[in-house]
Amino acid sequence: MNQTFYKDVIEGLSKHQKTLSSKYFYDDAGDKIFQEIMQMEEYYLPQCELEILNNQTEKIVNSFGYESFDIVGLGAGDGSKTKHFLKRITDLNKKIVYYPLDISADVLETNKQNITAHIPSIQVYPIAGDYFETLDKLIHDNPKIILFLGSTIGNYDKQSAELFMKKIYDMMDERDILMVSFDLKKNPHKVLAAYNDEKGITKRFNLNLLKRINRELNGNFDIEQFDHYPYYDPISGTTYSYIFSKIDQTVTIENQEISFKANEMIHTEISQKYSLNTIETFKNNIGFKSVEHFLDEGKSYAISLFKK
Ligand code: AVJ
Repeated sequence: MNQTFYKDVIEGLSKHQKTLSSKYFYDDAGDKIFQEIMQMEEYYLPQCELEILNNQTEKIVNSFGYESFDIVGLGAGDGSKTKHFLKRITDLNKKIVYYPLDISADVLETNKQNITAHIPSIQVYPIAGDYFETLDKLIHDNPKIILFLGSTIGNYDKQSAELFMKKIYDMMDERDILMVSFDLKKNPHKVLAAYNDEKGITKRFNLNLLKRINRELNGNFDIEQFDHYPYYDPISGTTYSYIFSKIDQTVTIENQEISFKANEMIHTEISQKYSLNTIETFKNNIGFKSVEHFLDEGKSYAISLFKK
């Protein structure tokens, strides 16, 4: 049994306001449901990111200002999205070496296969493990472009997002560039729909966390007795996702009993939406010299380059 997972779950569910961390969504079943989410009509984020990378890679690469550089992907995943971006860069005759960083060695193996199948000439050096530790140890002759794409930063609250970027800043040298994607504030109906789809795929994604606890931590959640409740606050730009208990009930996890009142909420995730203003505040607070934004047509999403 994964002791950290067990401890986090019991701690989170013992709080007055119950919580479970969204980082535990992604077991094999969760990965598959997330793939379905990315195909959903309502889930606009991947299309926006792709639109920017499809139409503006040349502008972005010109802004890098380097002929030869290393690309370091934080939380690189299977590379299925990055490969198009990397292909465009090599088509512009830039010399690049790609370092995909991820916790999972398995996913990095797939990443390398995906990338090299698409771009045979590229050098790929996957490194598994905690990416801050890896980033700190990497020694480069070339400037590096550090990618944090997929709007992953949205799962942090604003304060943690700034701290996260500051930690990267501290590991960058003067030539390095940090490239982050941010989902922007927009029509609140559109945001809410992305986390509250008609077919209930997002609901299934959330409730899979309870199933995972059943599978891995010997739990006995009756999934039918729980529901999903997403909520978007357009002022703060925060989407909150909750699971709630439909009835009074007691659940057992290993040998711990956890009681729920009817309609009691478990907070599971935030997905932060940004204004360009807030991103610029990050730049100033952290001490970056400049930030440049690349937006989609609909001004719905930003890829921002931070220079030191
Ligand atoms: C992977 C963090 C970008 O918050 O939009 C999608 C995860 N959660 N639907 C997001 C997610 C529910 C997603 N990110």
